[in-house]
Amino acid sequence: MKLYYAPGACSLAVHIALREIGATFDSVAVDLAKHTAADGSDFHDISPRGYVPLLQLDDGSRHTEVAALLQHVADLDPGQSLIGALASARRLAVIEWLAFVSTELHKAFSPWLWHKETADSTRRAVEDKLDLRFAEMDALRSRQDYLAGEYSVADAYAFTIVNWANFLALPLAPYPHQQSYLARVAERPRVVEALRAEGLAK
Ligand SMILES: N[C@@H](CCC(=O)N[C@@H](CS)C(=O)NCC(=O)O)C(=O)O
Repeated sequence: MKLYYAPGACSLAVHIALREIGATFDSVAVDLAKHTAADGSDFHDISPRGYVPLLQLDDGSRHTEVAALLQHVADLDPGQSLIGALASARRLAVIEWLAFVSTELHKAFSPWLWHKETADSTRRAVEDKLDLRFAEMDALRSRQDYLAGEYSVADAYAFTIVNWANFLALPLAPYPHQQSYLARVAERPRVVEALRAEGLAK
């Protein structure tokens, strides 16, 4: 497998999951400002929307969308411990949280909060929505360590996206459980490896 990623982007979630299951994979860094891959090729020729993550399987097929890639990677692990067995309540909970992170968090931050040209009124509306979602997650985390009970691919995704608040100077102080959650996930050995490989930690 080959993962196309950009340091700290949403592709980090897939990178973490690949390491968590002990997969063998190559990684190719993409410069999102220039839309070029590390070998200089035009990333638009590789990815239909020019987005990371893109996962190329060993049969050469190329796939995108964080939530879909995370489900696939978790299923590659025979124990399916990061997602749960088919038709189980755990699997439903993990997929539920993947959809939540994708639609309620990821697509609020990106594009709105990443783009400097976003109007103040739009920015405020997005931040208000995130405030509600962060408060909901904070309340949940006061009762349990991870989103779907045990650690899952939904946590790799939520960690990646919630952590963007730190890059964007969005205060996390009102959500103490979110903060301790980020710290807890950041301590996982495979997460440390992924952060180091992307140049995000020493
Ligand atoms: N719907 C896609 C969105 C992926 C996405 O937003 N990727 C961002 C990085 S986090 C990107 O590659 N942006 C490049 C661009 O906008 O040109 C998914 O969930 O995987």
